[in-house]
Amino acid sequence: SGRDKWPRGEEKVWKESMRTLDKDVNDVTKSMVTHVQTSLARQPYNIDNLGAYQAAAHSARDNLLINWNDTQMTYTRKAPKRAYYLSLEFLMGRTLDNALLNLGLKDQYKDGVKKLGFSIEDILDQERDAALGNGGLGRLAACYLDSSASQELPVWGYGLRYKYGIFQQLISPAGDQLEAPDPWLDNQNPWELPRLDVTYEVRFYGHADRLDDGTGRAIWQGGQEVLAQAYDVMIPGYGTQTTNNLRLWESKPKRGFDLNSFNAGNYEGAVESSNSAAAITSVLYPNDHTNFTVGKELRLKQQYFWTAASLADILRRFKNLGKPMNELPDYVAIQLNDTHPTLAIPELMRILIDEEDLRWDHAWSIVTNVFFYTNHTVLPEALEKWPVPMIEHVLPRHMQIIYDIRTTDDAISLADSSFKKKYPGDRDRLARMSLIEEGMPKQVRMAHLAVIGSRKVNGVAELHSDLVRTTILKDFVDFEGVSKFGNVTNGITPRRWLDQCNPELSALISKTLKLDKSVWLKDLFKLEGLLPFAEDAAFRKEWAAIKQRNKERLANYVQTTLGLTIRTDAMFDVQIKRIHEYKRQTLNILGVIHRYFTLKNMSAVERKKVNPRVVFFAGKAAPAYFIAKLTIRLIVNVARVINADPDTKDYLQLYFLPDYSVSLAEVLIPASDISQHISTAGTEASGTSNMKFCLNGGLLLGTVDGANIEIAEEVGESNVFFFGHLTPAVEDLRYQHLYHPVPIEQKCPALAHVINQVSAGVFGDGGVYEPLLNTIRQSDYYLLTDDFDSYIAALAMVDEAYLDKDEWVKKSIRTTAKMGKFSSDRAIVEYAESYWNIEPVTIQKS
Ligand code: B1H
Repeated sequence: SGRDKWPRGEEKVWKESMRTLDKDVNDVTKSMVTHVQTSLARQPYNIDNLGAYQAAAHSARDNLLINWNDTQMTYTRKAPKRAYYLSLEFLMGRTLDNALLNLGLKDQYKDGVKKLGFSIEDILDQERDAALGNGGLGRLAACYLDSSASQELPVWGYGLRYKYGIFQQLISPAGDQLEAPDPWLDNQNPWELPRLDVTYEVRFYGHADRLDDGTGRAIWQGGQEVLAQAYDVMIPGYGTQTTNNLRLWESKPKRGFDLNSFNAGNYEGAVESSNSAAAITSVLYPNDHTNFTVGKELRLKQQYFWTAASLADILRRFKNLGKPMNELPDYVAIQLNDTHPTLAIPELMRILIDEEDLRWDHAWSIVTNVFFYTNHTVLPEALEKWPVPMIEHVLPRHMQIIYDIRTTDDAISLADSSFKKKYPGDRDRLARMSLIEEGMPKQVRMAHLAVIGSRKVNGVAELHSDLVRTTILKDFVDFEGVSKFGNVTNGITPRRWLDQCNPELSALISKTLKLDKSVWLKDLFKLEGLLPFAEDAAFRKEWAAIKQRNKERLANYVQTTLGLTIRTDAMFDVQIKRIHEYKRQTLNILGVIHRYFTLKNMSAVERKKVNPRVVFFAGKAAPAYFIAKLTIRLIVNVARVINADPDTKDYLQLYFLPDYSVSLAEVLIPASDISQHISTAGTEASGTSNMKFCLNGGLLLGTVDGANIEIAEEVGESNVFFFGHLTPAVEDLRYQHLYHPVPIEQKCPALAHVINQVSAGVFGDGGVYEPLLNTIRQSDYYLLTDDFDSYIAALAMVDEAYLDKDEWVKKSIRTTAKMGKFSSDRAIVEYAESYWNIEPVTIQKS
């Protein structure tokens, strides 16, 4: 704005006093020691690892803030179109190492802390994970933030600042999962900036009265008002100045206490209102694909609280541009990460109509050009629905708007003329497509609302997007045309999932490609340059030695944290993900038992020819998911028996590693020889850990599902191990289970034997596993009886392939070399170009 005069005081003094980016080791030590003295108020000569971590974090944060300020200033000045990623989950993991990497200051900090008497590894290890997510969906959001900043895209994330992240998992002596709270903020969080000046009021309950003026407007008042306060988290790009923002909302009581009740002597009642406001952002719901939150009013309040605060913030920023409301879609794109933020659609309608005085049609045309919706699952039990009476109670105005959307003329009005013209008298179709599902109670189908309120809808891998188009949203494809329904295959950030977690492999790749890592980490297709080196014996040796050292690192971790000794001369076979029937950890554990019996039946001489295997499981079960918890118990108890059996323990070991997290994944993934992604075909939308293992040279054992298919397309089918029935067969098989059941003994004797042994108590516990085993004996919805034999055959092929060590390492190299497609940089640029229509912004220095 044509500033010709420095705003205040002496420009020279200001400029010379500014903190600049650290450049060398001296800058780093000076800044760290200053923080010890000031921010931490501690004696410099009496600092422990935790203190050193905090000093390093504060110092790194100062650097981030310089870039963050320049970035936000540039966005304000240039006013580009921006995208906002609304996600109820951001599974960030640790920050310090990533911050240093992206700032290009890793070596300086490594040397600096060494001069101060610390090791960088010990310091990094002090940080607690920010675990504000359940699994893949939340980690995807974190990878997309990293890639947005690295691609210089003007993208902000919006989420909730849960006081407690995903629960800490403990395993009882009997093998039961216990859940403990995750008070991750207890050590205070240096990576967030409280924004006391950024607050919004959010209303719940009360009543909505329509005006009689024919405008459709209403006044919503009364009820409860709570305050949303912003916390900002800096998101640095790799090798760029761009440092984007993740804004997380905390709920607070609007008033500290209610003075009226206080005066009346109702002390507890006065404090209660403050309790219920704070409750909104107190805990992350630990569910993944399960509808245990159905009817949970607090979860609905979380969703509205977050979308209302985020939209208010986005609109305030837009209004500062001084543009008319109809230009909103030229400046703002909002990505809905699953249906969790779908209330943003009626909320924006409410604002435009009730507060901005727009006509319905005009408002709807703005809304439907601002929102984009990503679907992450086709599992029916995961599709969100909210009871109409609950929305009516908590959000009375939004329920009116949802009914209006249903009957309006310009939406895809299901009851209106355009529908009737296309499908005269087709009441079934109308019922299938309706926003409201009939029943007791009626329920709002959030996916349908998200579809009709969005500009584009996408799935997260080719197969999944096809299934979205041909199954759950087929009617909408017929009605609106297929071009609205796209695909963006997921990706992962190679910074965290290769360079940070596997520094030795990263260094070998740079040396081999003769490229600085700053080049290939931003253009992952460059990895193809490794292909010819698969034929180079010396290179293979280095490659294999790194895998071996990563196994030792994992064994070391298990030794120090769990006190268990793991042999590292074995094949490492890993399945780590949320525990769910559709992911079929049960298939894996039953396969392990089958291997155990096979080994038991061998002679000692025969056994000596067998390649030893160590099988790892890790993952959390939703606390209310009984069958998933029983699966954990079975794994733990099978491990107890197998690991203690002198006949087999040299050939087969089994571990369930408790409390799976981003940080544990960073140790497990680089150590894996083979990882398992064995969901029933058509159930895993994409999967992203499959990409992480393959990027680190682990081979993939999986079903023809999700992104496994695209991984195989890239690396070649000869480099993956596929098994099991294909998606088109699944429906028929399920039908047969129901109407032409065949006893397991007949259909799959090998599996029947395993199940009978578990049932007979070979792994202890008498009848406790019956409910789990019955899921297989009865409907076997996830097709274990259909896939078991081919699964065992695939495991045998893995064994066979591993015997030829040279050939195995070649496969490993070829796999890594062909993973370019799965960088989240590629994915985020697809969103930016094909959906959001935003462009990179070069950051100007202040
Ligand atoms: C995925 C979820 C999910 N799909 C409901 N759906 C949730 C559903 O709290 N809830 O209610 C939480 C999460 N998560 C995963 O998304 C898919 O299963 C993976 O296949 C996919 O890779 C990932 C990212 O797209």
